Amino acid sequence: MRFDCAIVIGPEPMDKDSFFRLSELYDLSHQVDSLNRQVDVNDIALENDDLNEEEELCREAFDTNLEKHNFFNEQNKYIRAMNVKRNRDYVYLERVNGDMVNILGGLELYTQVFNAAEQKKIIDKVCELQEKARKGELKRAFTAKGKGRSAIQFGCCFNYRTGKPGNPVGILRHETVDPLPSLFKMIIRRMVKWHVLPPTCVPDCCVVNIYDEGDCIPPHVDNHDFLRPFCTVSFLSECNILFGSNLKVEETCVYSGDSYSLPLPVGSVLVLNGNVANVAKHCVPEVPTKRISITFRKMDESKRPVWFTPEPDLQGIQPLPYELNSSAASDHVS
Ligand SMILES: O=C(O)CCC(=O)C(=O)O
Repeated sequence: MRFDCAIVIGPEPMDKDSFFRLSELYDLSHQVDSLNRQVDVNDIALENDDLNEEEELCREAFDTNLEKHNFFNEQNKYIRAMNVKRNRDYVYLERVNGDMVNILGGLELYTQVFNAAEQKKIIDKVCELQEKARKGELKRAFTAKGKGRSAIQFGCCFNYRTGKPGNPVGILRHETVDPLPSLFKMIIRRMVKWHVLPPTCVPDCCVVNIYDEGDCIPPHVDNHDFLRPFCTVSFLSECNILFGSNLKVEETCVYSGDSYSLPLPVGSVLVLNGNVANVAKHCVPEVPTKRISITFRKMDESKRPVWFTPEPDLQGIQPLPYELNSSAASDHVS
């Protein structure tokens, strides 16, 4: 690594709680990029070990630069958070019980929440979990028959269908399941800190959906054992999700009824609240190619498994203090 004693010094470090203006951050982003190119944290560690006494003079400047690097990393985080694209105000009118209703009320799509490197890390983790599931090392993993998807549940065990008596649809309060992997808790923290999910509804469980080519998920409204909003993060490939109050299954993976189709880019987070979570059904028709999604939800307190204890590192998460830029949102009218 090149160690440059003359790295340009930026402004004084700001208080963590300061509010940042987007324009200031755009200016900083170039400095962040160039600094990131020059100084890599891992390189710094190596370089630090190699320092000998004669280089002591440079150490002070080195420490200053490390401080600046941390400062720019902090700025970088804000820049990325503020650059998330927030699409909301979707409109799709349908007649429901005689009234015209915007069935997309409460729908939000956040794109560029996870970058390519983060997506890869998450996909690798899912592959590792899938392998564990194959070996029978996870408590709650299954593959639906035919063109269904595979699913792995964490944090609670959810029963999709009425089966044997005593196993109603919903959270099975007496079944044990694996806890949320720590990487998934980091995803949750990111979503709350970056204003994607409200701090009042921090997810405590999730289901990983693994779709092979041609797999689908049929029209459904998420069970009310889970609070609103809930969200789904998409990985590996883009597909469309359909919303409609009257969606019906014609045959496996083929659905009928008026619907609004929304593409889900990789690295995006789809948040469902209000009408879109409670009035509209949603489904994913046959996916063109392998896809992974993770649906994160918060359980209704009275429906939690009997053994459940809240995760300490999911408590008290606060959104980063910055103003949401309304121009980043776009309207979708159908
Ligand atoms: O995979 C998706 O995008 C949708 C997942 C979903 O609807 C669910 O997990 O209930």
